[in-house]
Amino acid sequence: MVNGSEVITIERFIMEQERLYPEATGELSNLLYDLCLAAKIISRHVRRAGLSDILGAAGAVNVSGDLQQKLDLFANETVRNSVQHTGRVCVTASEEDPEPVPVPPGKAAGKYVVLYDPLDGSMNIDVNVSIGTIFSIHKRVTKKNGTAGLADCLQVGKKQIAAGYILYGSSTMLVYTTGQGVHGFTLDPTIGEFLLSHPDIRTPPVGRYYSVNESNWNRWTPPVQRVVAAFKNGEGTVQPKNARYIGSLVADFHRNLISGGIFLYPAATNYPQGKLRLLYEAAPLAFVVAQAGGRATDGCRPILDIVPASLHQKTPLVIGSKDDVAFAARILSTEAVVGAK
Ligand code: P6P
Repeated sequence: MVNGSEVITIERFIMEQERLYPEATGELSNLLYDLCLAAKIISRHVRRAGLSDILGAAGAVNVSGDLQQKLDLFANETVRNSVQHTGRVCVTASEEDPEPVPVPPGKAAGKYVVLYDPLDGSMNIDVNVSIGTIFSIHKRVTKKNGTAGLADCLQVGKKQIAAGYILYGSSTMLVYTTGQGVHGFTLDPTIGEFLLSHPDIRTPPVGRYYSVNESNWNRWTPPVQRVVAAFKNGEGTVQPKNARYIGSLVADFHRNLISGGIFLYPAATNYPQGKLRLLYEAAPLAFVVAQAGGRATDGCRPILDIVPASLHQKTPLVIGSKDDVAFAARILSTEAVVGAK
C-alpha cells in the first residue's frame, strides 16, 4: 500500500504519466507494459531456478566472453519475444547477441529500439544472489521503409527515451524513468502486479557506501587508487564510507540509489576499457541516476555524452551520489591530464 490508503499499479501510473503528454500515442506506455510482462516471466523462473533444470551454464560464451547461463538465454529470449511482435519496436540488441536483431520479416517495425542486458550478474544465479535485467529505449533514427539495425542502436545516452532495470532481489522491483523522475514498483506475486512502492526516487548527494572490487587494486592507476582510498579512509571533506560490493551491478546500483553511494568499475590492466558495457548497462543506469539527482561518468566524461562506436563497447563506470562522483572526476580528470603530459 502506498501512503497506507491506495494501491497504484504500474499500469495506472504509466497511464497517468502518459496523460501529461497530449501528443502521446500510447506506444511507449504499451512498450513499458511489454517489459513488465517480460519481468514477471523472468522473475517466476529466477524464483524457481533452484527447482527446475534452468540453473547452470549453457555451455557457450557471449560476444564479450562471458559464460552464458541457461537463465541468461531464457531471459534474452523472453525480453525479445515480449517486444518484437507488437509493432512498437524495430530492432533489439542484447548483451547475449553478437548483432542487433531486427523484428522478423512480415512483422510491423515500430519506432522504438530496445537495448538490454537480459540478466546481469548471472554468475550469481547458482548461489542465490540478487541479479537484474537492464533496459534502454531509443527512438528509431533510420528511415521507416528501410531495415532497422546498428545505426539505430549506436545512439548517445542522452537521447534515451526511457531506461530502467528489474531487480530480482528479496522482492522483484522494476525501476524506470522516462525523463520525469525515477519511480520504483514492487511485484506483488499474489496478484501478479507491480505496485508503486518508491515514487520519485531521489539519491542523496553524498553516499554512505562505496562499491568496488578492491582485488583489482594493483591493476589500477595511482589516481584510481587515490579515489578508492579516499572513499575508504576519508580525504579532505570526503568522509570514510562503508564498503558494500555484491558483484551484481543492478543490486549494487539499486542499494546505492536508495541509500546513497558510489559504484566504481574503473579501467584496469585486465580491463583496459573497463568491464561494463556502455549501451545496455552504463547508459541506462546513467539516465536513471541522473533523473534521481545523481551522476555517472567514465571517471572523467559524463556517460550520457559518450557516443558509442560499437554495440558491445565497454566503458569504465563511476556512478551514484553526485558529490562523490564529482570528487572522483576532479582527481581522475586532473591526474589523467598530468599523466598524459
Ligand atoms: P567483478 C557481473 O558479471 C558484472 O557484469 C556486473 O553485474 C558486476 O558489477 C561486475 O560484473 C562484477 O565484476 O570483476 O567484480 O566480478
